[in-house]
Amino acid sequence: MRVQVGIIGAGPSGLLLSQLLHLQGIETIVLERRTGDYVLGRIRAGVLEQGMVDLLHEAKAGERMAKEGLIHDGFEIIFNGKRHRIDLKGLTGGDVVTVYGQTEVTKDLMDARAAMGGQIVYEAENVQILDLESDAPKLTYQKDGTSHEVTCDYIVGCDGYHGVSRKTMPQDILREFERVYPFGWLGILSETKPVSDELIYVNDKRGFALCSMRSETRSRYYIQCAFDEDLEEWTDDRFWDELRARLPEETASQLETGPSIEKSIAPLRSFVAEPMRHGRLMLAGDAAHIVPPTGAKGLNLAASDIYYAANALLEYFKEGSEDGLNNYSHNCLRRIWKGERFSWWMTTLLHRFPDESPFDRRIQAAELEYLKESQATQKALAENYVGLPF
Ligand code: RFL
Ligand code: PHB
Repeated sequence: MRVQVGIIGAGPSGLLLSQLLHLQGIETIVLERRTGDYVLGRIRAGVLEQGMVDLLHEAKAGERMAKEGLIHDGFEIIFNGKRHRIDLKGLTGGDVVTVYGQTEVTKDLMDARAAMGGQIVYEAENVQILDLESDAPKLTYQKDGTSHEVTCDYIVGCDGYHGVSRKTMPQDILREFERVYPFGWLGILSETKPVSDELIYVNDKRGFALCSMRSETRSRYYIQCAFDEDLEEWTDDRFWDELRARLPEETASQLETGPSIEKSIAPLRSFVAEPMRHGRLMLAGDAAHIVPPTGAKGLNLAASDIYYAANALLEYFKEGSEDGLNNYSHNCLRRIWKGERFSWWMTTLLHRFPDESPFDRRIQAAELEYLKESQATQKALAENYVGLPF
């Protein structure tokens, strides 16, 4: 079999790229090692920048998001037990974010792919990339005990942090940059009314907390936990008690609790692999970079990679120009490093570090005070949170 673009991974990156290319008449195949239901069962991001929203509309997968997504023109930060609002819209001159779950984005993309007859192979085992330095790289995989081979013009690795594509890059040209944080996030999803209309990020002496949502009746909450925390030890009641303890009294008293419908722990890490292209293999999304979730940037950075990848591939197939492909890594990384910086900054601003010194605490407190008092600092936060231009 032969296709123009072979894509590994049916997460948001892979599905979005496949959809954008297909709409321009470029053939793709997506190989995913899990089932579709498994992919949809992962509860992850919730905040979409306008650039990502626009891209989903361009991919003809934005209709339900436009109806059900919640427009947020601000969020709150709590420190020293007091609530402070960041007026995203006012500070940026009109920009907002959309709260719409990654699960829903993925489902809409899967439906859009199915409606166009897009080729997605689920449960593709042992995907391998061959001949990536040649003009005709290949993808091989097994499905139901049969081996398959797909010859491609280009291969895009959208297979997440644990995927095969980054590992296939020649190790002598790949540079990796990493910071692992000494804590994780314990997250819960519940069929309860959100405690507030806007997201609340909390810096508390017991640790960070985040009050988020998926709809007007479904909440998503996170608390900072130890990086090696045992999920089994966290009953719903224990979670709600700990969350309440990190909120000021007036907010805690309004918290509606109920049984969790999902509960999981995520480690926090910053990671970038450079370059993002070698030969005929390109990396996109979590395959190339990870941010701690505090800045809500992971999915949005994946979307900007896909924007650059789709345009570069279009230019190549329609005009025979390799300029976009040659600049792909550079263009992506310029935006990624700014997202990395912002996510690192939000993480250090809001978490309690187990090894922090009294000096570190005072610096963090001063930074929060300065944010409260300075419009310029709030503006810098707001313009990053709503998303830097592509
Ligand atoms: P994904 O979603 O990991 O998808 C990769 C897909 O590749 C498949 N795969 C393979 N397929 C074939 N062969 C192989 N060898 C394969 N290896 C892997 C996997 O099964 C999977 O289906 O990567 P993608 O598409 O690049 O998307 C990235 C986003 O998922 C990620 O950046 C965000 O979820 C990060 N993130 C957030 N981002 C935001 O922009 N806003 C947020 O509010 C936000 N909140 C979050 C987050 C991530 C979190 N966790 C759990 C890490 C909150 C959390 C808690
Ligand atoms: C979420 O709703 O899952 C969410 C929101 C904001 C973040 C991270 C996660 O910064």
